[in-house]
Amino acid sequence: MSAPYPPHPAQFDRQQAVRIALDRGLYSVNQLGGDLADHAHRIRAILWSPPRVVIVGRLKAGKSTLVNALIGAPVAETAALEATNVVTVYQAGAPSRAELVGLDGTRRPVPLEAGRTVSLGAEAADIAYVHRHLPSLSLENLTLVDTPGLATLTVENEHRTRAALIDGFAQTRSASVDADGAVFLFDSAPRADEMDFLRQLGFTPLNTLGVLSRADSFGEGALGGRNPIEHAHAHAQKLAQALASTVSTVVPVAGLLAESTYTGQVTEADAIALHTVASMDTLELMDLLESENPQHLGPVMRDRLLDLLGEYGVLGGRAVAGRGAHALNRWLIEHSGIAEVKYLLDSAVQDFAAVHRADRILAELDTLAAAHPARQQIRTITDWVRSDPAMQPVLLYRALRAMLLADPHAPVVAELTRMLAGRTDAERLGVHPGSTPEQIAGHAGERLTQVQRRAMSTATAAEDAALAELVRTYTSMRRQP
Ligand SMILES: Nc1nc2c(ncn2[C@@H]2O[C@H](COP(=O)(O)OP(=O)(O)O)[C@@H](O)[C@H]2O)c(=O)[nH]1
Ligand SMILES: [Mg+2]
Repeated sequence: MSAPYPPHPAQFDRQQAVRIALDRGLYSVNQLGGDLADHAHRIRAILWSPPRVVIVGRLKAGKSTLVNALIGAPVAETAALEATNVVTVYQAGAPSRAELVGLDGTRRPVPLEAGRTVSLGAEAADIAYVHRHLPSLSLENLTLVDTPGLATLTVENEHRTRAALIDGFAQTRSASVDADGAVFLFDSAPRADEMDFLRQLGFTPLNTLGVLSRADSFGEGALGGRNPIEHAHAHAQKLAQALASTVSTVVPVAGLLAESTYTGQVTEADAIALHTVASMDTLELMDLLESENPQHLGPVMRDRLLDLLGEYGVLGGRAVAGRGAHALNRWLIEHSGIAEVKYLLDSAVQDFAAVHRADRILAELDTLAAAHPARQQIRTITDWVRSDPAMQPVLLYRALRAMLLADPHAPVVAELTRMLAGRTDAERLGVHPGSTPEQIAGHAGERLTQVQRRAMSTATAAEDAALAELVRTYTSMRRQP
C-alpha cells in the first residue's frame, strides 16, 4: 500500500482527525485504480463538504424564517407560497445560483428572481430538491436544508420532504439530500407523526436540536399577562426533558425578530415611527394596532411594523426605539434567542453532524466493497481505517444509532452519549474534573471490567456491538496517562 496522505494531524481537532483518517483510506482506494478512482473522488467530495443540517417541522412553524435569519438574507420564501413547496439546500458558494435536482438525480440551472428561487408550479412534480449556492460566510461550516414540512396543506409537500430526506424512500440515492443533523421546530408540543418522522431520519439527540419557535407569541402572546418569551423558556425546559431521547435540548426562538434584523429590514424610519407610540400605555397601543386608521403611525407603517416585529416587538421594542435603529435591532436580537441557536449549530450540532457524515462515508465504503471485484482490498482498507484511534467517536456514534433503534432505554445509551459528548476523559467517564491521569486510568479500568461482565449477557446484537466499542474505548483510556 502506498504512503497515506495527508500527514498525521496531531495538532488538529477531533473532526479534522476523523476526516484525515477517512481521507487516507480514500486515497488508498483511489490508488487501486480503475473505476475505484472515480468512486474515491466522489466520496471524497462528500467528505470535505460541510455537513448538512435539515430544518424540519410543520408548515408555518417558522422554518424558512429561521433559515433567513441564520443566513442573514431573505433567500427562503416565507408564508405559504408556491416556492415553499420544495426542499431547498442552501450551501456556501459563489456566484449566487440555483439548480433543480430531478428525481433521477439530473441537475439543471434555474433562474433566480430577486435572489429567491422562482416558484416552480407544475415543474415541481419531478424535482427532488433545489440546490441553492450563495456566498455567505454563515454557511461556510454548515449547509442548511429548508423543507416544506410535515402534514402540510397538501400531501404532496409531506411526500416531498420524506422523499428527499429518508434513505431509499421512493427515489434514487443520487436524488437524496443526505442530511447529517436536524433542527426540529415546533411551536407547542410536537405531535406523534413528527416524532416518527424524526426517528426515520436516523439521527441521535446529539445532532438534533429542538427549537420552540414563535416564542414571541407563546402562550397568551404579547398581550397576555405573562411575558411570552419567559413563558416559552420555562416550557422549553420541560419539553427538553420530555424529548430527551430525540433532541439534545430545546431553545426558544423568535425567528421573526432575528430575520427582520439580520436581513437588514429594520431601519431608522421604523425606529422613528415606533418611538411615536413609546409613551402610550399597553391598552391604548393595543387599540391603536387594531384600529382602521391608527393615529401617529398610519395604516401602512402600522402593518409594516407588525410584519417586521410582531406584536411583541412593537410593544417591547418601542421603549428603546428612541435611541435609534441600532438600539432597536440590538433589542430584537437579544430577545429573539437566535444567538443560542447559532452557538449550538456552530458547536455541538455541527460537530456531531460531521461525525454522522463520517459514519455515512464508512457505510459508502462498505457498500462499495460489497459490490466490487476488488472487495478484498477495499475491506483491508476499511478495516485499517476503522482501527485508527481517530475513528473511535464515529464507531461509538454508530453503536449509539443502532441502540436508539434497538432499545432506546437501555443504560448503554446514556453511557455512549456521555462518551461522545464529553470533551475530556473525566467528562466521558463522568468523574471529578480534577482527577489525576492515574485516577482516570483507574476509573477507566473499573468501567472496563464492568462492561466486559455485561458483555456476557446482552439483550440485542446492537448491545453486543455497543459494549464491544466501549471495551475498546475504555481500554485505550486506561492505557493513556
Ligand atoms: N410572531 C412570529 N411570527 C413568525 C415567527 N417565525 C415565523 N413567523 C411567521 O409565521 C409565518 C410562517 O413562517 P415560515 O417561516 O414561512 O414557516 P415555515 O412554513 O415553517 O417555513 C410567516 O408569516 C412568518 O412571518 C416568529 O418567531 N414570530
Ligand atoms: Mg417554509
